[in-house]
Amino acid sequence: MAEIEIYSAVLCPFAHRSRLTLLEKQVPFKLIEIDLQNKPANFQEISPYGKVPVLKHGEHRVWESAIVNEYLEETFPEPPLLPKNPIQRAQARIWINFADTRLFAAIGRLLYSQDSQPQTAILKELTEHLQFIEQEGLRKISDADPYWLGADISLVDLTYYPWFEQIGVLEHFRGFQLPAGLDRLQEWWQTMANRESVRAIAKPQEFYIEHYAQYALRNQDRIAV
Ligand SMILES: N[C@@H](CCC(=O)N[C@@H](CS)C(=O)NCC(=O)O)C(=O)O
Repeated sequence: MAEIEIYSAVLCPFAHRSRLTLLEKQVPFKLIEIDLQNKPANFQEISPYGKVPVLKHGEHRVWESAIVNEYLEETFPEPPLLPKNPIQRAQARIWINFADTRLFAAIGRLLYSQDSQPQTAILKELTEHLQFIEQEGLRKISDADPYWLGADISLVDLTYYPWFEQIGVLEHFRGFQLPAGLDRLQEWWQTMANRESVRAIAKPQEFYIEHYAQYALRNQDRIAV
């Protein structure tokens, strides 16, 4: 089998989701850590968007974490991390898309935004996204099961979990509070935190707070409280 390499950065939740996918599929891989503040001179050749993650599989490269994960799912089908049924697969992809276009977009604006959108508006948006996940996602799809789509872990779980591992950063630097009443979400989070793959590469909140300080503090003045 051709060797798998993944270009990653320890703070990057997108790279984190692809590393978790490799671990869940028990695919051996080489981790190449990139310092995004000081990218290697040839990084654009490796990563056309200049971002991590990038997966190298033999002579091929794949980037964009959601696409990397689908590539891994198709290349290493066991254990399956997407449902077999087409409508359930579509629903899984809708939730992955929700993470990327809504939840993570709001988080990114909260942490890095240079515009003058008031912090309170973004915090409200984040709260609404999380309530939507609780009610329309977890409670409707898997109220009595451990994972997002039911009894088995899937790419949806691996997509969302990395953000929850870093949540202390938003609490510490941006005053974010997880809304009350998200009981099913809390249960899901606990299940994920105990998962072997997650534990194998987990970092504590203090690690994220220390390492995000350079980004979060740089932008603090720009965000109106
Ligand atoms: N949509 C991309 C996002 C990847 C991304 O934003 N990566 C960030 C780190 S978390 C990055 O490499 N940033 C470097 C840069 O933009 O210069 C994905 O899902 O892979």
